[in-house]
Amino acid sequence: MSNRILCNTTLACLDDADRGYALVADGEIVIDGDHIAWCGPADALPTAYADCPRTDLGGRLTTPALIDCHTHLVFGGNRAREFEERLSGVPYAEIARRGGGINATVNATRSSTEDDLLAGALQRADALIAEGVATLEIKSGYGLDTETELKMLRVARRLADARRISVQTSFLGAHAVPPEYAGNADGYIDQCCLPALEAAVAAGLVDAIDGFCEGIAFSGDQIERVFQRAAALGLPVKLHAEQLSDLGGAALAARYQALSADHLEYLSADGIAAMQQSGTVAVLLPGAFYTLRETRHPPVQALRDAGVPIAIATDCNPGSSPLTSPLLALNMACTLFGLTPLEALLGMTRNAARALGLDDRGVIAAGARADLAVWDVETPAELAYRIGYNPLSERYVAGRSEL
Ligand code: DI6
Ligand code: FE
Repeated sequence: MSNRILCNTTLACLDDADRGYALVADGEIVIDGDHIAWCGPADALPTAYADCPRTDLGGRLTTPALIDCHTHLVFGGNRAREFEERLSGVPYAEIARRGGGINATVNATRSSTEDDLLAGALQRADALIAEGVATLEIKSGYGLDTETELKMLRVARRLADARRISVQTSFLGAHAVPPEYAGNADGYIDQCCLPALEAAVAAGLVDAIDGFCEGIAFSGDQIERVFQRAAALGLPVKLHAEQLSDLGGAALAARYQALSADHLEYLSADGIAAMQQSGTVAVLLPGAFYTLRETRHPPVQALRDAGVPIAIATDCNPGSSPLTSPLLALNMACTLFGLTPLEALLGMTRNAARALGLDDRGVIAAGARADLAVWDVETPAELAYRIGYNPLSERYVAGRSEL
């Protein structure tokens, strides 16, 4: 029999909303191929598994591997110069209006080769992997033409071949209006974004469809045209909504049964009610809040009261969140947004899986994928508590140990 047992570990199973971390002291996990066959306390191990080979985890803590459910990991260049500008007082939206911001990265991405984009993305992916990430979402959106959007998405797919990591792609053609369509956002959506989407889907490069609903990007009507096409293609949607202002993006996303609405600092009570109805996950992105020195907080208590699941992600991107540390994202979610360490960890495991429409991971439970992170800590709260410290000891991806 090919089963193996991980033993001498505390489990934080995170599989039951009513049991918090769902801790199991002196726990054991039986791995069968790529999934978990059994988990629980050592003294309850079914006798059928008694003779399986064992790996002693030295009393460490085992959690589901982390899931970074919102990143823009593939891009050319960097925007350190804009960081300096913002520090001297120029607002993010103003830089975007001058042709910098997202469009600066569009220029750099268009002029990068696929191999150069992959090399840059691998460096960032390796930083996430080193902190326990085993599933990663990557958006397009720095191409804004068919050729470059497809190039970005191919790089995202190649990343999953180059490393032991699952990659979910989101087509984000509706991210910004490129210079050749300046002043003609409608023309961009109809003549460029939608055809690029069709081409990317035909090439098998798209798992979900995203957009940026904002004054500096696209209106609700424009986003809705993209969502209608997504529905026709049978693909799930998500949306950057209510990041800088309230355009009702979350409610629009909810009308299309969005997997998630992301950012949400300016989310209204109506938006929360709509998300509650549709079961849309609220993805909070403390790295962008921090980098942009935003002062408006996402309505965490109201989301809790409504029972809207909360996920946390790095939003790794060259402008508003040059963050490649999921552990720092956990810490920021607590310190900046007032999440508990349990809520933050759920936000990068179980609820992050849900934000990607994946129901086979994000928990430690029989039948789940054996994507696990083993940490040199005593309690799970330490993962969010420490700053700039990485206690990862081992990462299991589909049942195989590999850092
Ligand atoms: N919101 C964000 O925070 C990123 N995209 C978006 O729609 C920022 C992208 C960038 O500034 O490059
Ligand atoms: Fe983003």
